Amino acid sequence: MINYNKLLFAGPFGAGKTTAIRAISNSAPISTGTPISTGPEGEKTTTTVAMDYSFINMEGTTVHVYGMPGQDRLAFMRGILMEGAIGAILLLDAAQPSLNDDLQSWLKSLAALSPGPPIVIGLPKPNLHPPPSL
Ligand SMILES: Nc1nc2c(ncn2[C@@H]2O[C@H](COP(=O)(O)OP(=O)(O)O)[C@@H](O)[C@H]2O)c(=O)[nH]1
Ligand SMILES: [Mg+2]
Repeated sequence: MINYNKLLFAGPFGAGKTTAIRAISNSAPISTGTPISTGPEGEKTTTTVAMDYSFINMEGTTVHVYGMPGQDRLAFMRGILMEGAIGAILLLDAAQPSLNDDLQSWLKSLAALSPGPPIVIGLPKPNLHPPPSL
């Protein structure tokens, strides 16, 4: 396996993966987004159906950044994208009542991948929720 410097963003639909990738990238990310079939959810009008991709230049090293699709029906993509990754950043929306369930199910889903990646958990949208207690 080549060392590909590949970093994954994981987490449920609406957690903020695509937004985070766009914010840290050196180029506009390629996002395979499609309109949400049931219509816009707040400001969110599209959903990622295969992956997001972009890259960051860090002191001469390129880190390739991928975003996993959040929807369960696209879970088969997670293992494909994770291959060769150095780690995953699990983003969760702490304003959602499903926060605890989302945390459990995503940790389980990521731990089931082989080899299980190192995981960092991030809670975006700090302006929209008080600090959560888990
Ligand atoms: N206020 C706020 N909104 C955010 C933040 N990150 C994402 N969002 C919004 O949350 C929604 C879902 O974000 P998106 O990146 O599409 O989520 P994804 O489904 O995980 O890729 C969008 O309407 C974003 O504009 C944040 O840090 N603060
Ligand atoms: Mg997305």
